[in-house]
Order: sequence, then structure tokens, then C-alpha cells
Amino acid sequence: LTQDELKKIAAYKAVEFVESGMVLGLGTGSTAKHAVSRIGELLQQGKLHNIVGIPTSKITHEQALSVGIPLSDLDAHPVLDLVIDGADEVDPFMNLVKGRGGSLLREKMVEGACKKFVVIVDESKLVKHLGGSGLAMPVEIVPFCWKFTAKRLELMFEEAGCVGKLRRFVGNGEPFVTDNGNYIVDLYFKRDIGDLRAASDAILRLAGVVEHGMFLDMATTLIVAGELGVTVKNK
Ligand code: DER
Repeated sequence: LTQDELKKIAAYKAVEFVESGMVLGLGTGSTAKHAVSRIGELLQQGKLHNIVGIPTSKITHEQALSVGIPLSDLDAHPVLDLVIDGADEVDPFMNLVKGRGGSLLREKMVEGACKKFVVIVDESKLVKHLGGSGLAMPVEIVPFCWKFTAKRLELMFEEAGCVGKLRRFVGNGEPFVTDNGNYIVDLYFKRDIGDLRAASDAILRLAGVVEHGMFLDMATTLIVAGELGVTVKNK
């Protein structure tokens, strides 16, 4: 099975939790994309009705429109029944790294408003420690004096061997701009960052930081698709 087929299996499994009448958070990324299209398909077939979707990014907003999911927002629906979204990393306690697609702020706002947060991943996303995969830990920051903020973030995690890199568009090397008009600094760690909650609090205390990509104690259900099949685990 290809990685995309595994993502699709996980996404379709998650959509089994969707009931007619629900207000749904719609995730962002190549895994959540399958869930959004599946929901549209079931609406089309009349197997689901009275669904309201709250997208976690402009790109998901467009996709949801294209598959016919009625859309609204958090102002109109401050509490959601269920959100289905992918993750970049999942640790054994269901803590997540998200945001490598750049949508972490709206995802965290929507996911924080949901009664149930179903994470859908292929098995390659499972890690022992967050930030341990040597891949990016995204932090959304304001564009004003971004070098200053990036440097402060690096110094904050000096003992973890942290390096921060401004995320740039591959094409023209211009700074990547989020849906909210902010920049993203990707943090790379050589060593374990230790207490995640302390790291989260320290990052959020830094003026200039908007939000970071650690989603701690937020997921309620984890669906993992692997070569041996798909598993569903509740917190
Ligand atoms: O950027 C994001 O937050 C995405 O949801 C990411 O965490 C998962 O994206 P993927 O499903 O394309 O791997």
C-alpha cells in the first residue's frame, strides 16, 4: 500500500464517526483532504445530511466548497461536535506536532473548540518524542523583526541544539505567509526538548510569537493506518 492509500484508509475510518446534523471541523493536509472529500461524497449520496463544516485553512475552505459541504465559522459555531485532522508527529501520549502545512493557528483554534478531535495518520508519523524526528517544529510569528524572534526561540532551546529557519516559498525564496498574514519559523532540535508543557509555555510567553505546532493533550482519538491494518485508539 502506498502512503497515500494508508492516509485514505485512516481518513475514511475517521469519517465513520461523522453523524448527520454534526458541526464538523475540517482539517488541512494530504490526509485530511481524503476525509473532506469522503464527507462530500456521503452528502452527495444522501448518506449524510445537515452537516456544517468549519474549515481549518483557506485551502480546505476551497476543497470543502468544491465537494459541496455547507460551510460556516467559529463565530457562528463556537463549539463543534468533531474534527478530523492529520498530524506530522504523534507521540505515545497522543501529543502532536502539526503545522508543516502552515495552518497550525486556525487548526489549533478549531480543534480547541471541538468535543472530539480525531487524528488520522499513516504509521510513519508515530514517534517516541515530539521534535525527535529531526523534522520541523513550526512556530507562527509576526513578521515584524522576525529575525529577533527567531533568535530568541533558538536561544530558548540552546541546550537542545535548536536551529530556527524562516519558512520560505520554494519557488522565489520569499517568506511563506500564513492565512493569517504571519510568518513561520521552523525549529529543528538535535536533542530532546524535555518537558513539552514547559516548552510550550516558554514559546507562548515570547512576545512576537502567535502560536506553535505542539498540540498537547488535545487529541481524543488516534487512527493509524499501517501495512498490518488500521487501528483506532481513544485517549
Ligand atoms: O500542517 C498541518 O497541520 C497538517 O495537518 C499536518 O500536520 C499533516 O499533514 P499531512 O496529512 O499532509 O501529513
